[in-house]
Amino acid sequence: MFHTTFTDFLNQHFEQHNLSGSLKETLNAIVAACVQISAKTRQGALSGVLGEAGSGNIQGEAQKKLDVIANQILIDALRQTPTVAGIASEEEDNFVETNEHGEYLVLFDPLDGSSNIDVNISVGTIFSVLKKQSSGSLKTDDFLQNGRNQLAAGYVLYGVQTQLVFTAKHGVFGFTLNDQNQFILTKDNFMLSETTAEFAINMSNQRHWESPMQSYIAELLAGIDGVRGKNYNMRWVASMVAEVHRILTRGGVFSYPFDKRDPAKPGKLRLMYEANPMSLLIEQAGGLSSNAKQNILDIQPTGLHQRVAVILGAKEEVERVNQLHA
Ligand code: AHM
Ligand code: MG
Repeated sequence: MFHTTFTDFLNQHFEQHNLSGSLKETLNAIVAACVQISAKTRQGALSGVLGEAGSGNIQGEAQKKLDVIANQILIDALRQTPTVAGIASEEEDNFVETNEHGEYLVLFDPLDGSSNIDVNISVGTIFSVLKKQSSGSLKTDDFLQNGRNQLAAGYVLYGVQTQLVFTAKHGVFGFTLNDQNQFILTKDNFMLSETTAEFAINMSNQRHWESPMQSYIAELLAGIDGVRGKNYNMRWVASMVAEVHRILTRGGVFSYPFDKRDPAKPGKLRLMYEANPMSLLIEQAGGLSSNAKQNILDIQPTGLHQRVAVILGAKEEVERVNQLHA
């Protein structure tokens, strides 16, 4: 029943929407690297990839061995892809220039949710593609484009199944990795309901939230007895890829809000590697994303590793959060 490979799908989709062949080449390279990462995550302890790498990234977070391995797989693959001018990674201090004549910039979180690796819970790779706007040698500024400039974005979820979800701004499509290491089209166009009765947030941070967020979650917890007039269910995987995948599949709203723990960090998640690509997918599927005040895709980035508050998913919920913060 399912037989269309990712490569065949891209050929047809890119022709239908008149998209560039070099963007297609770039996406094929990213996805091929993710197939290698999937193989590593599947082996776990058997290939010695679990545990700490003994290093830290620029954000002061301890790196897992698989964070480092996944990062290197992507960088090596994209260095060999002539269409890619440079990459920026959550695990690299600075961008890496890859090909002098490349047209595209690829941004990624090589293994998001990596605190889940050692306990065998879903993790994922998140990626985003921008066009290099200026000529000459690459600068950080070349990467600092707002989310609307993304040409394509997606993730690969290493879960019960390995799944790829991707958009080139003409819908959101899902693929499942078969036993021959091919991604096969299994979901033609995700569409997100505007309403939901399921939310995702790390409740242990509640005391650090600002009051509008306190009010919002209180409304949901009040259920049928409160102003929202219905009961809500809650989920928290602590893997954004798994969370966004659940929302695309059965609806919901996800939030990692601003909190007062560290005034230097306006949120935990990163704009360029997590918030922007996920926001593009959610918007393409008919949902909405916000930092509680502004659409995430309209934020003008100021730094590669910038953090941002994130609320995304069902339109009605994201609009309610915005309203409470107005
Ligand atoms: P990471 O990029 O270091 O893995 O952190 C991002 C992850 C997200 O996938 C997830 O939504 C969040 O961190 C979970 O954070 P917490 O452990 O604070 O609940
Ligand atoms: Mg991450």
